[in-house]
Amino acid sequence: MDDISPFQQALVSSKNVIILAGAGLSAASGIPTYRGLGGLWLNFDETKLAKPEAFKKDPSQVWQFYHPRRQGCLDAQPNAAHRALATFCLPETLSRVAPSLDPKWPAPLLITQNMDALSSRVLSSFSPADKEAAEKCIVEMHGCIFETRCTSCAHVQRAYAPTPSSDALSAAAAAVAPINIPVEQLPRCGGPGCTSNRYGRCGGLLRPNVVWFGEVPMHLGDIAMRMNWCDLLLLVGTSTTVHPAAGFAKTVKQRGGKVAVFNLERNDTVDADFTFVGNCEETLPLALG
Ligand code: BJW
Ligand code: ZN
Repeated sequence: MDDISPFQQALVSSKNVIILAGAGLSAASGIPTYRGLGGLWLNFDETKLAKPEAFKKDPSQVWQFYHPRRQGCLDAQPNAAHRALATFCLPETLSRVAPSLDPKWPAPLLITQNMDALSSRVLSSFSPADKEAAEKCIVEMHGCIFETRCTSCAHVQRAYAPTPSSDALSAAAAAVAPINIPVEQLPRCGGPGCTSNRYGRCGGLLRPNVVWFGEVPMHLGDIAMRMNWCDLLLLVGTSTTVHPAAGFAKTVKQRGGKVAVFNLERNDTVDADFTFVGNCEETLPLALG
């Protein structure tokens, strides 16, 4: 691991800090990453499951992919890296470790590519004022597995509970391979567990409110604006293979900013100024402490 003090000096003089988090942030919480050893895409074909065309063709199969993962995320607990990032976002911490933040950007932006909501759930142990302050920092650019979106009326609902109208999906979870669930038995707008009463509970097919390949990530306008001013970008547990997030480090470097990488492995595709190789749940609390 690199010496921490040059990184901490950079933090002290930074005016606009951004953190881009990926699946490695939640690895210690037991949520599998996507690529590499034990990665989700080694066992599942993303082209058949994480594309809008796949959902259109076979929503039953796609729901059977997300249903158990939603339960897995519900069972998982935030780890020391989630806590370190959330604590870093608090005004009290910032005034100590990053006192030069521009009043225009008074707090860091925590952009997570993760859909597991652990960066938000970790805040449940914070005081209401700290929770509110830290919550403002978080942006879930690839959506959230606890949200559903109606494919007809676009109503979005977030619930930390099993998938709505999940009887058929729960039964299917016991099967060895995906089964063919009739589309009317899949989660529906206004059905059990869905509170939508817009458009008279339209009954449309719900989908997980996550960003699939070929779809535009969420909050891109805000992200692009902050990225243009960013002078220190932390890449935490991401392979930087998926665009547009894969290009953020280059944007920051081109504008004279610095990049710090917190990852189990070295990433030669990133021109990093600071590299902390190891488990981020160990390196982040040290570096941001
Ligand atoms: C640890 C650790 C520990 C482990 N401590 N580290 C060619 C060129 C440019 C673009 C494209 C292209 N071909 C196709 C595209 C577009 C495509 C893309 O980028 N594809 C690539 C695969 C090439 N991108 C898109 O389609 C995106 N949309 C888009 O581009 O729209 C166009 C547009 C953009 C901008 C403006 C206007 C229009 C959408 C991408 C959606 C990604 N969706 C997923 C699935 C979410 C739902 C679900 O979960 O099912 O998002 S895919 C998956 O990858 C997930 C992740 O968020 C994302 C990134 O993965 P991440 O987080 O980096 O995880 P891993 O597994 O790759 O890496 C984990 C890392 O952790 C590793 O490095 C480990 O070493 C490390 N690690 N344990 C520290 N304890
Ligand atoms: Zn609807």
